Amino acid sequence: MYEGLINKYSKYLPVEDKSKIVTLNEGNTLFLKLKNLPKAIGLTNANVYVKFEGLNPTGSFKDRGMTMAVTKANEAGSKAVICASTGNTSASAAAYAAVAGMKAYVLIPDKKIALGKLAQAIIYGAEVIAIDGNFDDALNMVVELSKTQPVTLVNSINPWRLQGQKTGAFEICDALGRAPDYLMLPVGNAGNISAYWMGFKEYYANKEVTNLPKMTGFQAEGAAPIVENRVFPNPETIATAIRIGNPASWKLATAARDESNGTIDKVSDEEILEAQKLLAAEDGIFAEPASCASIAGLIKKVKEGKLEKDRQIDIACILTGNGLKDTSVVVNDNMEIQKFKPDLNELSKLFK
Ligand code: AN7
Repeated sequence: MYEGLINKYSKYLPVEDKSKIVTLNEGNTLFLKLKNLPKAIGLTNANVYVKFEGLNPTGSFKDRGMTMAVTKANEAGSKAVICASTGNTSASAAAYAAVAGMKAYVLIPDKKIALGKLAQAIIYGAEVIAIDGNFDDALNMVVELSKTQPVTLVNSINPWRLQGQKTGAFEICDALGRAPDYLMLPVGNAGNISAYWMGFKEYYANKEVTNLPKMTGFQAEGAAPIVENRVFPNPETIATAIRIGNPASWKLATAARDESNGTIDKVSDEEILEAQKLLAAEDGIFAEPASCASIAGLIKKVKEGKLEKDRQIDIACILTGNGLKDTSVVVNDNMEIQKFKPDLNELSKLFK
């Protein structure tokens, strides 16, 4: 039986006491070659794969880092964890704290997280604190609180988070038998791009693969500090998960970009929503807006002619979170859905 990523990749994730592992059997997520979207965007010489991290136990990639961070907190005898979050980290921290019998304190930007994520934090039993500020303000608060209060910080500044998250790279290499040519993913607080690069490098050093990908990150236009090399004091984007103006792993992310000969670019909210719709309508996958920055970015690269044209390439896009967490971007109160009487004659007209 699959028992979570710490067990699976124990060689790369040392723990002192197996009985202290806190897991929901996260990882081992769907990795799928897209059938229709590549053609729809005029891409003929690439295999485009998606890793659907929205199928983790709490619906996002954060569970990979959280199993490791909470396991280490548990090993250390910690009774509580704390994080700032745009939503997914808080959902994940709350769930893993629940399993471990710990308390979770989560600080979120008031009214700026998707309702599904808020519902998760509440139902898993976290102490939810909304602050009148953005994610970056909340992160500053929890860093200070974790210095003075008896709580373990589980934002990605906690190095165990990136350790867990690097396993996404292992799974992709295990599935393909090599590293992809491009790894495309959204960038917010910049932990994931840093973790993936660490994972690919470790697999390469251990001769599990003989190649490395170009790390290709995408930020939202209104929250693009790394792309523009300046702090965004008031980040804004419909992709609330990546509404971050001063990423904690900024330096690690630019190192991943530069060492891999990759790029970090930006995409607009319109491009993100179009990509979300296209992915769902062409290939049947519903990922949250932030996740679709990777698909929007792929489309942008194709349009700009930035990808190799003279050979077949493998592209892996990370779909970091589940679309069901944030349905308001698709369905809202102003939406008109056609209404019919429950009358077969009337309904038959639909099929003409
Ligand atoms: C769906 O939950 O920062 O660049 O507090 O939820 O590693 O931060 C979420 C980030 C991408 C960006 N996609 O990843 C949080 C939080 C989704 C996310 C990102 C997030 P990083």
